[in-house]
Amino acid sequence: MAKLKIIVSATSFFCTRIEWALKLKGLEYELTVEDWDKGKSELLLKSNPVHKKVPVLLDDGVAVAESKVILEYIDEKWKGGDFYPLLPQDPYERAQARFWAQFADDKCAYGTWGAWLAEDALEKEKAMEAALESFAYLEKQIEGKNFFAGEKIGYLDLVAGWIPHWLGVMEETGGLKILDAERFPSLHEWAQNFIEIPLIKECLPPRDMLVNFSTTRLSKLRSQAPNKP
Ligand SMILES: N[C@@H](CCC(=O)N[C@@H](CS)C(=O)NCC(=O)O)C(=O)O
Repeated sequence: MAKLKIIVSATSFFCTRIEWALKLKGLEYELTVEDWDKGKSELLLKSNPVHKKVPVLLDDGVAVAESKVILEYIDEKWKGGDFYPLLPQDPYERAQARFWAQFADDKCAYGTWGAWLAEDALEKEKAMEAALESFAYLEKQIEGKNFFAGEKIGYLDLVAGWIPHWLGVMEETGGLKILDAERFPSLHEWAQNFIEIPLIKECLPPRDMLVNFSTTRLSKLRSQAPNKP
């Protein structure tokens, strides 16, 4: 069987969650890193013609796109025996993990993105309020637990795994404060523990690279905003 490949970009947390999953499963893989300055590669366009986004998993002649779909594919293909389970076995628990993962992406990640991007003070305040409300739901999910999945990390931990590393970068570059230890004590503690797990830590992109990337991207996106001259 050919080695698994993931098409990634160097700074994307959607991509890192796939690396974490493959490592947890004990699977070997290669990275094909997109260089956005050169435009999208033929391989990416051919492998994910609908969205043209990373990550894409290439497995033995097939391509799987969309990070949460990829996580589920990995969990279903390599299951049982010694393979580390990502999703819970119980159907209700699985549904809950999927629900909160979708929520974490749609409301927390994209909500933070909106607040990060906003330039106008009022617009930023509103976006921050909405993001904080969403993070409060995640705080409730992790209260009293070590990890979202219980005693060990699982699917939802991987999906929320951008919070301990990338959120701080967005806070710094976008002038935000979201992950406050007093407001979100359980989430804050989870973030600190999650990032110290060696398998998690070893896949993290260097923070200064993320800061440079975010700073450049933010000024580019703001200069392209529709109401700009
Ligand atoms: N919903 C997608 C989001 C992936 C995504 O937004 N990827 C970004 C990198 S962070 C990308 O490929 N951007 C290129 C583009 O938007 O053209 C997933 O979960 O995989």
